[in-house]
Amino acid sequence: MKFGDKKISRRKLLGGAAGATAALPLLHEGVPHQRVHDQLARAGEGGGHAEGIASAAHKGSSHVGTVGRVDPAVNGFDPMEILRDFDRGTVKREGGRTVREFELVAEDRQIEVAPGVKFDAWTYNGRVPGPTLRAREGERVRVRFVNASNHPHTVHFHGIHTSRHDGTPNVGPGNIDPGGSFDYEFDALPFGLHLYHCHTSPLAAHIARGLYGAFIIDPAKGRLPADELVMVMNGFDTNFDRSNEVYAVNTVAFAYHDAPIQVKLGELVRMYVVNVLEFDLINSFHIHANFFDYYPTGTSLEPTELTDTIIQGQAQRGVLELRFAHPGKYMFHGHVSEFADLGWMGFFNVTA
Ligand SMILES: [Cu+2]
Repeated sequence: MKFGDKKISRRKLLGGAAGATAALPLLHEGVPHQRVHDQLARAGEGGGHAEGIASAAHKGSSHVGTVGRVDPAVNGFDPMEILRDFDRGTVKREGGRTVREFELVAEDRQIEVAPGVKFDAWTYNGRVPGPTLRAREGERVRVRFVNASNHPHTVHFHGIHTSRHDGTPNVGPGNIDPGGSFDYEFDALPFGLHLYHCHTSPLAAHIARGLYGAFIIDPAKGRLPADELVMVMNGFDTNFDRSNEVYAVNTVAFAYHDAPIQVKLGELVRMYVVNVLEFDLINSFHIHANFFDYYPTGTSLEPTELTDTIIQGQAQRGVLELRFAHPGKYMFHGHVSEFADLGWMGFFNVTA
């Protein structure tokens, strides 16, 4: 069984077997908190994966998070800015309708996903996730893709469009070779929260390297004004063994744990949450001490549920809306607890 094999291979990694030596220095230096350390040690005692995690928890380490910070200036992008950074492109009128033009450039770039943990990423526009592209329902969207990397890539958008503009190998322009370019063009439909990603084979590798981003199509009539936040749930296979060592929202482990997201008491907060995690079957989002309205895929203006936890498979996404009722610090994290321990954990700081 493929899945079973994967678990064994990760157990080997955690156990510090010979094959893991390349990865351990990275983890050791990069996520130098005691919990991960304990976890690695305990798993090596032969208890297996789950037992290793449980033992680490029982050991009662109080040290969560990272020592040191990832420098946004070195990385070229800042998770705190990515939250509220929307690329609305350049607007022009053609034949009586609005056309919104964007540019995505594929570039190879080393990024830091936790302090000291470097990752040879493949990026759109030098950042992971790529820019959050934003258009309005019914507009024409034109995305100029330039491949400035060393590998063939595409941009595959989730949405409704012709096959030629679907960013699929062997269809239309197919893979765009290094040095090549192509204009993907389609109508912005349907409104909702979508995503884009490279679709070149091996697919998991191209996505896991960082070639993805959120794509928001606003309803024609818009949504209520809100403090809007983009959260792309991702992870990094730092030793390329097809399982992740680091988990995060917007790439940098514990970024919002070390620097909480500032929000206002009583103000409507809207989160665009997209799961692009490779190699793990599910991801989740849980918030403490609050409940949110959930709009799966953002394609309806009526929420389906009032909850504090959602589960997303890969490429699933949804819009979350809430108003914080009390000031204070409130944790949010992946409720796959292992992911939380390995970086997918943060805080909101609610002030009046
Ligand atoms: Cu690719």
